[in-house]
Amino acid sequence: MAVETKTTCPYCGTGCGVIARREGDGQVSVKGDPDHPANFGRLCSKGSALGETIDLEGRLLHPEIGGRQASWEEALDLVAERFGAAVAEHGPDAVAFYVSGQCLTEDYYVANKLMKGFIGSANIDTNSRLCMSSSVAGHRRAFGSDTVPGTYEDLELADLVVLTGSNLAWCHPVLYQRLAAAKAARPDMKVVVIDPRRTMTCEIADLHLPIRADGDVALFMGLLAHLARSPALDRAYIAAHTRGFHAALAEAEALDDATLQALTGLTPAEIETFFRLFAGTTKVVTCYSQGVNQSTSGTDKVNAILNCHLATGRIGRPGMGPFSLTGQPNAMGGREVGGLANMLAAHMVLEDPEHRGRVRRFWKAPVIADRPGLKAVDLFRAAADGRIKALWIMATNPVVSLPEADLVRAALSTCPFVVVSDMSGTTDTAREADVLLPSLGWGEKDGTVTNSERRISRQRAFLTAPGEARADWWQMAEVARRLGHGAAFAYQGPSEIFAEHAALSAFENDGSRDFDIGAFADMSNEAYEELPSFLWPRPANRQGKERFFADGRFYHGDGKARFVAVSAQPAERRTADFPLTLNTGRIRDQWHTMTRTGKSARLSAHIAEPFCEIHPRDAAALGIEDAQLVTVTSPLGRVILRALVTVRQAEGALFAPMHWNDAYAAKARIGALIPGLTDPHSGQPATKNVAARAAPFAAAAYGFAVLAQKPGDLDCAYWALGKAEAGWRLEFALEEAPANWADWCRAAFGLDPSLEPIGYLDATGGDVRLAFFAGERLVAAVYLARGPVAVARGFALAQLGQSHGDLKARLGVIAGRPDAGRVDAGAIVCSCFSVGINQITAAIRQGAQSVEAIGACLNAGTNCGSCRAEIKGILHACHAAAAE
Ligand SMILES: Nc1nc2c(c(=O)[nH]1)N[C@H]1C(S)=C(S)[C@@H](COP(=O)(O)OP(=O)(O)OC[C@H]3O[C@@H](n4cnc5c(=O)[nH]c(N)nc54)[C@H](O)[C@@H]3O)O[C@H]1N2
Ligand SMILES: Nc1nc2c(c(=O)[nH]1)N[C@H]1C(S)=C(S)[C@@H](COP(=O)(O)OP(=O)(O)OC[C@H]3O[C@@H](n4cnc5c(=O)[nH]c(N)nc54)[C@H](O)[C@@H]3O)O[C@H]1N2
Ligand code: SF4
Ligand SMILES: [Mo]
Repeated sequence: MAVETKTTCPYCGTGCGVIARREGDGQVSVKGDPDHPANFGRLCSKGSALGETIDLEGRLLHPEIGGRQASWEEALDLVAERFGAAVAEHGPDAVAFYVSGQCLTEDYYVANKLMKGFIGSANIDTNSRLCMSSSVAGHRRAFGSDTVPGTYEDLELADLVVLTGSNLAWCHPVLYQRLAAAKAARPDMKVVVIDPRRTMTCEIADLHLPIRADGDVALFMGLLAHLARSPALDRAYIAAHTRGFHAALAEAEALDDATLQALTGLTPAEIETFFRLFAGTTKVVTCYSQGVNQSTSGTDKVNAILNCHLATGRIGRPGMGPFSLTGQPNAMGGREVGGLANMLAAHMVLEDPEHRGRVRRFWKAPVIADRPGLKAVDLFRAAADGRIKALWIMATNPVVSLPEADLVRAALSTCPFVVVSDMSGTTDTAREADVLLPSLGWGEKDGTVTNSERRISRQRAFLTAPGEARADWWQMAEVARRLGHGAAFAYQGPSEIFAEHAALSAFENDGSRDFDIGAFADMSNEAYEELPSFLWPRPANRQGKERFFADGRFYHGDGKARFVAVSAQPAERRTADFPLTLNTGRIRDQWHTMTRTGKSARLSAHIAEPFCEIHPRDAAALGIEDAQLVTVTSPLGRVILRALVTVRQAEGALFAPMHWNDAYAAKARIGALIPGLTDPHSGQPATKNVAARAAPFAAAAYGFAVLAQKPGDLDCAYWALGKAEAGWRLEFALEEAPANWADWCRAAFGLDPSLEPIGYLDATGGDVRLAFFAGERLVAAVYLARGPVAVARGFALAQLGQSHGDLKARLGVIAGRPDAGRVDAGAIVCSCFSVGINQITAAIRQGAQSVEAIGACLNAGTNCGSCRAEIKGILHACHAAAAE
C-alpha cells in the first residue's frame, strides 16, 4: 500500500514542502506540498528529481576505521578516546567540529552544546561561514541581532524587487517563480538585477546592472547619498529609531561620481535610473545572496544595503525590507542554535558574560566557551599547522568547497585524527578520514529546518535506515556519553532535542531576544510528529509576529538600529600575470559537490561538464574557441574546463561552477584556485573575485563516450563523468593520441579484452568512432576527434538502453546522430521532459512565440518550471538573430 509523508526539500533555503509517496514495492515519487506556504505545491528541477537520488549507490553503510569496517561500538569508543585524550593533553582548543547548514536543527544543537558547553571550546564552525556569515555580521551590526525582518510574501507585495548578488532563477527557483508570477499578475512591478553576469535571473529584469566585482558597497553608498537628497528620506524614522545616520551619510557623500562609476563599472545613466527607481518606490525589497556575502567586503555590502532601508524606514512593513536569501536548507537553523564559532545558542552573544552564564545554567554545563573559536578558513589552517589534534567533519565536503582546497586536503592528512560523518564514503573529504561514520540522509532522518523567511518545517523519515547508518545527533550524543556527559545528552529522539532548544530560546528572554519559540518548549513527541510549519518567533505567552521591526524596535541595548559608516575600497585583484577576474557559483541542476544530484541522469543532462564562461573578445584575444578545453590558473592552482564563449559574461571576467570535484572530473576542483582571503568582520571567504588567467589546453585528441559500466580510475589529462539513464557519459581529452584506439578504450574503460569494436577511422581528419557490443547490447561507444567532438550526445546516450540486433542499428551508433528527418534534441534545457535546445529553436521557427506556446507544443517548462527563464532566453536570442 502506498504511504504519503509530508516533509521538506533538503536543498535550497527556499524550504519547499514535499509530499513523498512510497509505493508498496518501495518505489518513491515526490510532488510539491500544495499546503506548504513556501511553495504552495511547486518544486524545481532538483526537488522534482529527489526520488532519483535516494538509491544506495555510493552510500556509506557501516562505520570504518582506517578503511576497514568496524562496529559502532568500536568506532565511537575510538572517537571519544581520541577527542578526550587531545583535550586532556592539549586543552579544549586542540579539538574542533566542522559542521554544516545541511545538518538538521537537532543535530546542530547537539554539536554546539557538546563543543561549547561540555568540551569547553568554541572551535565549532560550519560551512555557513562560507555562505551566510557576512549577513549574520551585518544584521548584528545594524539590528543588534541576526534577524531577517521580512517574509516571502514581501517579494510578491513589493513594487520594486532588487536582486543583488543573487541568481534567483537557478538558486532559489521556486521563489523566483513566485516572483515571476507576481510580476506577470502586476506588470507595473519592477525587478532590478545587479550581477556582473547576465544570468538567467535577468530574464525577468527591467534593469540589469552589470556591476564590477565587489562594486556593491560603492553602489549602495551612492544610493544612500541620493536618498538623502530625495523625498524618500524618512527623517522622523531616522530620528526615532536609529543612530549613526550622519556619519554614514558623510562617508557616502564623500564618494564622488567618478569614483562611484569606476568602482561599480556602471554608466551614469545606469546608476541614475536605478537610484531614481529606488527612491521613487516605497514598496521595495532588496534581496541579496552570495554575490554580496562571499567577499572581503561582504559585511560592509550588507550594511550598505541595510543603511538604505533604514534611511527610508522601508523595513518590516508589507512589501518592504532587506532580505538575505539563505542558501542551505538549514542555514537559518544553524544560526538559531548558535552553531558558528563566534555565536552562542539561541541568538545569544558569546562575548556577553551574562549570556554565557545563562546558557551554562540552562545546560547545567561544567564549562562554557568564553572566547570565539576558529572560523572555517583559520580552522583548517590550524589543522594544517598542527594546532588541531582531532577534527570531526559532518555533512560538508571541505576538500571541495573551501578556498585553499589543496591546503585543506593536506591539513586532513596532517591532523592526527579526522572523523567524517557523511552519507557517502567516497567524497573527496571522506577519503581523508581516519574514522568514517555512516549518517542518515534525506528521507531517513527526522528533525526540523528553518528556511530564509524564518519558517521552521519538519523533515520526516519515510525510508528505513540503510545498513547501519545513524542520525548525526545520535553519533554525537553517544560520544558525549563516553566523554562522561551522559545525563546532558540522554535524548530518546529529535523531539526531545527540539523541545530543549525551544525552552532555551525562551529561557530568561521576556522579549529581549528575537529568537523565541517558547510555545514549543513542552512539546510532546506526538505533537512534534504532527508539527505543521510555522514562522518564528512563537513565544509561549505572547503573540508571534510575521515581520520584525515594524514597531521600530531593534535589539541593541537602546532599542535603536545602527547605520554603519562603510567606505568603498577598490577590490582589484588582477595582476599582469593573472589579468582576469574569476567568479564562481552555481548551476541550475547540481547541488554543491554533487554527492546527491550527481546521481540523477536527468539533472546531469542539463550541464554535463565543468565549464568556464568567457566573453567573446577575451576568448578571441586568448585564442580560445567555444567548446575547446581551457586551463584556468590562479597563483594557487590550475583546473581544466570546457570553454563557453558568451556575451552573458563581462569582459575581463570568467565564471566557473563550484560543483565539480575529483569524483566527477579530472581537474575541476575550483576551490584549489581560491586564496583564503576573508571578510575582516565575518571571516567569510571571497570566492567570487579571484585573479586568474586562461589559456587553451593543448589536447591532441578529444573524446566523448557512452559507457554501460562506470569506468575505474581514468588516466586522461581531462575527463568529466556524468550519470546517464542506462549508464554513464564521459567527456575526455588526451595530450597524446595512442597508437591503437581500440586497445586504449578496452584498457581505459575496463572492457572485456576479447571485445572487437566496429567502427571507422578517418586518417586525414583524425575522427575515430568505435562501438563495442556484447551480444546485442552496446557496452561502449567512443567518438574521437582532434577538436571538440561533434556528436548528438542525447542520441548516443539513448543507444545504451536499446538492443542492436542488426548491422544497420550498429552502424547508426557509429554515425552518432539520428536518421535523416529526426531532430536531435541538443543540450537538454527542460530536464523534466528531456527537451533540448534544438527542439525549442525548431518550435520557435515553426511559430511558437512565447514560453507558454513552447510549453503547449513540447511540454517544456510545464512541470517544475525551472527552465522557463532559459526558454525565455532562447526566445530572446532567436528574436535577436532574426532581427539582425
Ligand atoms: N541549483 C543550485 N541551487 C542552490 C545551490 C546549489 O548548489 N545549486 N546552493 C544553495 C546555496 S548553499 C547557496 S549559498 C545559494 C547561493 O545562491 P546565489 O548567491 O544566488 O548563487 P551564486 O551562483 O553563488 O552567486 C550569485 C551571483 O552573484 C554574482 N556575483 C559575483 N560577484 C558579485 C559582486 O561583486 N556583486 C554582485 N552584486 N554580484 C556578484 C554571480 O555572478 C552570481 O550570479 O544557492 C542555493 N541554491
Ligand atoms: N568556489 C566556491 N566555493 C564555494 C561556494 C562558491 O560559491 N564558490 N559556495 C560556498 C557555499 S555558499 C556553501 S553552502 C558550501 C557548500 O559546500 P559543502 O557543504 O561542502 O557541499 P555539499 O556537497 O552540500 O556537502 C554536503 C556533504 O554532506 C553529505 N550529507 C548530506 N546530508 C547529510 C546528512 O544528513 N548527514 C551527514 N553527516 N552528511 C550529509 C553529502 O553527502 C556531502 O558530502 O560551498 C562553499 N564553497
Ligand atoms: S526551490 Fe527547489 S531546491 Fe529549493 S527547496 Fe524548493 S524544490 Fe528544493
Ligand atoms: Mo551556501
